[in-house]
Amino acid sequence: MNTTLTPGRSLYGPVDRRTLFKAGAFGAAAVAGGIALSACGAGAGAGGGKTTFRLAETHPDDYPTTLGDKKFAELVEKYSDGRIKIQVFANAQLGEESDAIEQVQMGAIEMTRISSAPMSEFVTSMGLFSLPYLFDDADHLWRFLESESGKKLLGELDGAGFKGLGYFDPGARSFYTTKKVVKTPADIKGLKFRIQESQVQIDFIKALGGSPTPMDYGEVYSSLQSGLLDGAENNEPSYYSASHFEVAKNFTLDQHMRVAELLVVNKDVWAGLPTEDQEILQKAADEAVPFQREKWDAQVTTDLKKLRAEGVNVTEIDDLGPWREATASVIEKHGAELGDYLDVVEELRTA
Ligand code: GTR
Repeated sequence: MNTTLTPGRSLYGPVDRRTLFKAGAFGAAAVAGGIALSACGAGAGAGGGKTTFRLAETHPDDYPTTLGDKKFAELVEKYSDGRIKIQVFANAQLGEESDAIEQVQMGAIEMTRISSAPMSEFVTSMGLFSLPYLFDDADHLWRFLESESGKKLLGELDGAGFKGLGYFDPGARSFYTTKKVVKTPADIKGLKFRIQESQVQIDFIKALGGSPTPMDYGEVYSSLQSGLLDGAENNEPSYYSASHFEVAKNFTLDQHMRVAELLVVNKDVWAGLPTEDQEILQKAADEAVPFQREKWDAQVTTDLKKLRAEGVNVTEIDDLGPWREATASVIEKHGAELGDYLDVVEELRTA
């Protein structure tokens, strides 16, 4: 597989399985678009009729990001006195993330909660969150997300046809493997790892001597099971809820990335809303964030316990030094395209 990405282009070349998938999905997208049009036609906006927006979410109903989406929807409905309804479609019902982003960009779906990794294909600076071992912990990440720089970065989504409403907590991603137990950077050598669709993540795995395989989230379980992959990486709630632990029992807690989650709406849909409704959406999103963070923290603790109880072999990493050293080239390579963001992350390293 060609593992070089051009921003805004597909990883898989001109005629690929995603293009084919999209051809198949087009009917569904068109039908969904039709629903949106008729909702708007019924008289959207303050004082008008009711509007229904769809929000695409890849995770199950009870997953912390989905709970955040639903809190957002509940608050929008409340603050608009029932005028604006947001239907949350969980479990990737509206497509895998790479397709959901494109559909929101085209306006076929109005909203999505999406990882910043695939978004970096559209807005290069979002690759910041895929840089390895960059944030010390969740507090460090949140100091950045809540800074002027974090807000500016969210604003960059504008240039790609999205309005960013806010960030959700992504936790930290760690490796898991089917056979080999990973304890040192050298253990990654020669292993085939599924990664998100991100050039930075491709370079990360390459720096460790592994073979990076970008793939949709929904295909990871069967690919681990069939031996197509030697491993993947994710946070505890994803590793647990997608049952990847059943087929990859070795979990190495190196916490290599904190890939911010994004709540986004199509830019034209946003621009078409009266100011009053824009304020309602923004207020609801702002209030859904602390709710999601609380749910997140609780879930990570619960899931780690459940994973251990399921017999997962957890390897703790005491010293990240060798991991940082082995992957420093990734930060060097991508630092240049990240402007001042990297400097601000450094400034915020100590509270
Ligand atoms: C999860 C993230 C999802 C998806 C998934 C993946 O942590 O919440 O949005 O990006 O990872 O690895 O594809």
